[in-house]
Amino acid sequence: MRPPTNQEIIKLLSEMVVFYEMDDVPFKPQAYERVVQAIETLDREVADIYNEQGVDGLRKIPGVGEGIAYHLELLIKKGTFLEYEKYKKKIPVRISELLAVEGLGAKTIKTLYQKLKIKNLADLEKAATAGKIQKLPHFGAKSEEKILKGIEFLKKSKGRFTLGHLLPIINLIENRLRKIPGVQHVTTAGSVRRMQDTVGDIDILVTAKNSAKVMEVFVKMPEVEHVYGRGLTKTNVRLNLPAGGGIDADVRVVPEAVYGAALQYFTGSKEHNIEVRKLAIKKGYKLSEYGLFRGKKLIAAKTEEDVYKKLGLIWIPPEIRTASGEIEAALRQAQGISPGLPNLIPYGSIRGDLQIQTNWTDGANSLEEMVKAAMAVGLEYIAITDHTRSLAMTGGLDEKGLARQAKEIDRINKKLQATCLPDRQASYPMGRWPTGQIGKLQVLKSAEVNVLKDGKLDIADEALKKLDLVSMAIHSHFHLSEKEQTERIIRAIKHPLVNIFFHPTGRVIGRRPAYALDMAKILRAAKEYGVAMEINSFPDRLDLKDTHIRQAVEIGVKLVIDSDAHSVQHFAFYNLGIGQARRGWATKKDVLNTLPCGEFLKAIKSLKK
Ligand code: DGT
Ligand code: CA
Ligand code: CA
Ligand code: ZN
Repeated sequence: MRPPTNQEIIKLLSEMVVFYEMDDVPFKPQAYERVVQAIETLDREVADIYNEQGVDGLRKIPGVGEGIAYHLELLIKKGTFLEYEKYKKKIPVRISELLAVEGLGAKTIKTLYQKLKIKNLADLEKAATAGKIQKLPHFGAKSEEKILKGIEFLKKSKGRFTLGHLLPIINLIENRLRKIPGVQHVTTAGSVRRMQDTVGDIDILVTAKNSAKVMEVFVKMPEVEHVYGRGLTKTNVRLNLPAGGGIDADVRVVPEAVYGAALQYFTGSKEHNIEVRKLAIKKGYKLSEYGLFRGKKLIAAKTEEDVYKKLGLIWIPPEIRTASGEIEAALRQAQGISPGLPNLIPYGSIRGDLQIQTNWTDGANSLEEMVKAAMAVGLEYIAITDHTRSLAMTGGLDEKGLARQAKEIDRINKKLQATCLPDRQASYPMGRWPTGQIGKLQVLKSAEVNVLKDGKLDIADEALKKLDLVSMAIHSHFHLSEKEQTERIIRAIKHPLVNIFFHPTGRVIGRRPAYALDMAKILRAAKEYGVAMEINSFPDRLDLKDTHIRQAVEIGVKLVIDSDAHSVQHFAFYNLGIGQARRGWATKKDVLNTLPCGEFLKAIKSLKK
């Protein structure tokens, strides 16, 4: 048996929280909740910790006492533990299914079961549709409506997976296939190659002389749960992954000679392909995954560039193959007419990160640990943006807290001898720090200032003036009407000290839709009042989304790409944010934190004038 992943352990322990709550066991729900939170921010697999250090290692995880350590040990060795099995028999409720609905927690699930016998998603939907939930004490029409919206949202996102959660496993699979003798190219095509925020399945394209060997390795991978079909050119399987159940993956093996045509076809999007094929027909060609043909004569197949070129286009980056003007732009560019394709922001071009949380609020690591991790990935400057006062559950900082943190930042900057001069780092490319000079990082004073319901900020201007940068974010009152929400946000944007709007739509992929807002209006206000919009690189945020980025770029609103790191492992996500920016046609010029520190500060401040 494969040991459970952290995600699987979290799922099971979260169920225990609800079981204990439903069984009226005191203290245990909170204790298990703490452990869940600790494992969520862990940078290692719990199973690996156990294999190396045994129960002692487990006890080092915050919140894990003797009892939970014992359960964890059984969970790792046997995939379950007695207490869990006992409750599963005793309480016939599909907890995970209900927990997935936004707004449902241990206490609500308990009430819904006790009062309405709701055991699963179907029961929940039936009760909500029949108006039974609003009659319960502490519920009301609003919460019933919210539950219905949650269910609808869940249904829509079902069967799609968050790209950022899949990239590590895709990498692993690609590397396994690359090691097979005779294999030339291994590329994941489809929505993965287009860097779409969510993907339906994994489409792997391989060129190799001997496809039988490729298929054999592929179906024998430990993650394969079911083989739908196995052939010499195509094999289709279902993988069992921790990131939320099973995802389909297929491998196609083609000869090297047609790699480009196959890649072009299987990258999609389908809409892009349809337009490209129409263009081929107009020119008297036929285009398929086997190549571009005139009659029976092969015109192009070996490389994608060649296929596009023979159609009178230039090569189009996968991220913008969405049939929304890219073909016309490529056509113009090939003919020397502008505007052509945008010069998309290259991967690896982020120099500074403007959203980082520490254990001063809800981050997992200390300020100094975050600074060191930022240096290790080659960043040149970071802004510390802990939450502010009104976000009490994170221990948000008030004016005094910010002043105390400023002293700590001064201390660290002094220790690092950091200065923020224009071009100071221009000679150090991303990720390649000259050895011995790792202490060259500027820490900027900032905050993720919470916007109140009326659009005011929760920190006094005097305190905001002392920061290097002020960023605003929405963390409450998600359910205002579109008009109210838009007005509230614009009121905050108009604040003369605000520089950046963090994760502007508030969506969390697969969990929470964006709140209602008029993005076009907000972007116009951002432009007018000199506020940059964030592209948050966190895998399940990716907020702004692609279509909004394109709107922003069109009207000249500046962008920043941040990690929103809450722990030292979260510095790994910039390329997701960049992929998203590319999907929105953003160039390096549109993204301010591609600039060196001094120039960045100058540029972002000059927006306010
Ligand atoms: P997904 O999997 O839903 O995230 O999206 P894709 O784009 O990866 O779609 P998928 O896996 O169904 O197919 C992969 C690519 O194969 C798709 O992007 C374009 C190509 N393709 C699939 N079906 C068709 C089709 O009916 N017509 C054309 N022209 N291309 C297709
Ligand atoms: Ca796909
Ligand atoms: Ca597919
Ligand atoms: Zn936070």
